[in-house]
Amino acid sequence: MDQATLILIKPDGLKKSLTGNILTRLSETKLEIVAAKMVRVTEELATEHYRHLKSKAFFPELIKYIQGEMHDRRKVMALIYWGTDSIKKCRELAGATNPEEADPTSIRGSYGRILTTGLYENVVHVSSNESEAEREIKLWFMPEEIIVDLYPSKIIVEKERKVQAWA
Ligand code: IDP
Ligand code: MG
Repeated sequence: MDQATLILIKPDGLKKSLTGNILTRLSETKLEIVAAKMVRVTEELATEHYRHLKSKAFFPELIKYIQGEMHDRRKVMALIYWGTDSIKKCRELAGATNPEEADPTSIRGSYGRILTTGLYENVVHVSSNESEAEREIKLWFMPEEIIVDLYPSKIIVEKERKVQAWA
């Protein structure tokens, strides 16, 4: 079944120069990249992305982590992988959430670590199921940024919306 999966290369992955390595690992899946961009993560985006973890003690630190405040890299790389069973394939390559429990050959098992505070610094985010993938992709991307039609969209006319243009 063709599925879309949101992948984020988190700030620790960027700081450790793992982008090429992670993309190479993901290319083993033979899935198609249908969108990719660098994103400066606002507190609002971070909070919405991780809203299922709001009650956890590590939530404030998690928000700082995904915003890059702990790695002096205020950005993440966001990609959408599309194809047969993409969620399962990408999550297998990523490994378990806890890097100590992740298969040592997985991305998180190879490059993740647990901070002394207890936070899992695990290099990549991968959507965990189809409904989460849809919610996350709609949060991180506009329809025009994705080169296939993943979900129904519509044309709207926005009046007086400021956009930055080339001078
Ligand atoms: P996932 O990233 O494998 O889908 P989630 O439960 O959605 O796991 O958690 C999001 C992120 O929050 C994790 O990738 C990790 O960085 C962090 N995290 C999750 N659970 C814990 C925990 O029990 N202790 C510390 N950090 C955690
Ligand atoms: Mg998750």
